[in-house]
Amino acid sequence: MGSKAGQIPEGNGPYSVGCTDLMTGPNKQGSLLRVFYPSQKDTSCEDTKWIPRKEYYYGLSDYLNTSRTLGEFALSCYFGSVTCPAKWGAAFEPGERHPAIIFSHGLGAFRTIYSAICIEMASWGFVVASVEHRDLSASATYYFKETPSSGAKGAAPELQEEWIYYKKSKPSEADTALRRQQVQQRAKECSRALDFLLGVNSGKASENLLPLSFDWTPVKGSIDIHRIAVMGHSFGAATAIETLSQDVRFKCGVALDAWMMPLRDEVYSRVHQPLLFINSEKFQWESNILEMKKLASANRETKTITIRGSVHQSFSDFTFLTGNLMGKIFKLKGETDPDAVLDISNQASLAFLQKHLGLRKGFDQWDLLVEGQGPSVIPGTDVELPPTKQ
Ligand code: VQ7
Repeated sequence: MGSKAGQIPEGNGPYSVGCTDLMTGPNKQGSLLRVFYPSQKDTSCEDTKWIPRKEYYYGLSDYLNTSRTLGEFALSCYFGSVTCPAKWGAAFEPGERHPAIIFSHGLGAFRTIYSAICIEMASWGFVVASVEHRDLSASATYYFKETPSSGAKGAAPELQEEWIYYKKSKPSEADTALRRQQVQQRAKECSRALDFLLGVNSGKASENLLPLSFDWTPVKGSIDIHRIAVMGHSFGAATAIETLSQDVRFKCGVALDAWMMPLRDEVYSRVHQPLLFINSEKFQWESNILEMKKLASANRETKTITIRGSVHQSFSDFTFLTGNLMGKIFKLKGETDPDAVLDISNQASLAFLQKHLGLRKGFDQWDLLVEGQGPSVIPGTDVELPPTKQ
């Protein structure tokens, strides 16, 4: 389905989509999640604010090497009124067991900027929790720090909002070490997000540090605990792979334009769940593909496809929010229409998830995409590899 110009597209599936945020805690050991879910139709709920706080513009400005004053002004003028087509706080649709996806963002990104993908998956019946990582890889994120009460002795500690910004690092050994350490933390944060969903599913009361009154009780008994997948973009795709290697509750994974550098070789032999690599045409290079091949040779349930005319940022919402010229200059759009790229990526993901989570939903209509067959998609990679390594 085509999106309206300059807007994040609506989901194509049969479910209405709701959205809420959740922070558990206190301190960094909690989770910050944006959750997209099949919802009741509620016309009184508004669409969701896409970038909810100005601090994210500061963080993006730092990440993009622009002054905070200029960056915040330009980004909030351009994106400040953007909403995504998920109804904020709409009631959860009970009465069915929904499969779930934990989504991990890329370097310099944060939990809200893959809404198009998360909404699409929720519109087909998935509960999707998009994690905001606290490993200094998000442009910006925050948590509530417990501090001793300034009031009477013995009073409960106070909670103070603390922002964490992206940690810059240039390619070096120290950078590799940092990314390897971050991917460990990120995988734990994905597992913690799943702990949260499973806790709510089993009726555990959820304590939200954010001032929101979302009712989680209808989620009780509504998650299919045997049908859980992990998905991510770039560093988030590496995170998905690391998570699969550590947590067998995740039954399969989808790696969008994976950036393999943070992963150690040992991980490859520890991933036993099926994995789908969906690559953009422009981002990939020989050594990165060879890492994917190492994993594929240890795991027969791995598939790889490449989407023609796509770029690394084709998976983020920014691809929909800029005009053609700006989109091309800032490499947010490729030659293929952004809607077409995301349709291929989402449909291949859904077909793969149906097969490996054992769903009965009709997503098998897109099975050929997983084999790399169809317009604008090819099997494997078009990166030239040395003959001995093909
Ligand atoms: O995990 C990653 N990696 C490792 N996520 C990325 C990029 C990335 N890199 C691969 C290795 S490299 O080539 O050495 C460095 C890049 O991108 C995720 C991401 C980050 C953002 F800041 C995004 C985004 F959409 C996705 O936001 C952007 C926003 C803007 C705009 F606001 F100005 F429009 C622009 Cl121009 C670019 C990104």
